[in-house]
Amino acid sequence: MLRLREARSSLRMTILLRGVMTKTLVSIVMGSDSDLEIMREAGKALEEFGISYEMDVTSAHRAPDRTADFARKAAGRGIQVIIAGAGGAAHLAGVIAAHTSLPVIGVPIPSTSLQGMDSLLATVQMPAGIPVATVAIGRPGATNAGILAAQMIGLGDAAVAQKLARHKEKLARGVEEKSKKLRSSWGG
Ligand code: C2R
Repeated sequence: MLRLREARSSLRMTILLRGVMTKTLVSIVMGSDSDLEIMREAGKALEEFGISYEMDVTSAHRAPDRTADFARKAAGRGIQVIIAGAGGAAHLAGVIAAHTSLPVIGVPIPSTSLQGMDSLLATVQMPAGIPVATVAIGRPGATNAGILAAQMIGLGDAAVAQKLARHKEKLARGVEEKSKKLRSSWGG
């Protein structure tokens, strides 16, 4: 009986360890701490898929050496995907992509009077040869950056791939519920 209980609890531990990765696979960086409120959404998305991440501030313009150093060393530290958010003349993601072969996802932050159109164009309009996977402006973009990073990791990780499939099912159920609610309130 004791052995059965021990076996059950060790199985539970294994499942727990499988569910939450301990190795940091994604690095989320942003041009300033003023971007944190939006960039936090990328972290929240990664948490849903049990993926460990780190977060930091670095700036291609204000701290070019620090940014280059971060980008050059990321792969060697075991990072698999970099998410970079910046506003205004948002060159952070592009400059990071110039210094690493890791996939870089850019999040345009709406932090100036141009409300993110400036950041979007600065992030997305990369010259051929240095891709940055640019997502939508602001909060939805940050969420999608987290999901996209999970999809990249899911290519080689069955547990993450399974969680991604469940995520899609949840989205579809949400639409079903909204449809039911709308039709019943409309008398349809
Ligand atoms: P502050 O709030 O620090 O003045 O920053 C940041 O991402 C932020 O949205 C204002 C905005 O400047 C952006 N920033 C960049 C870069 N560094 C900071 N676009 C860069 O290197 O690309």
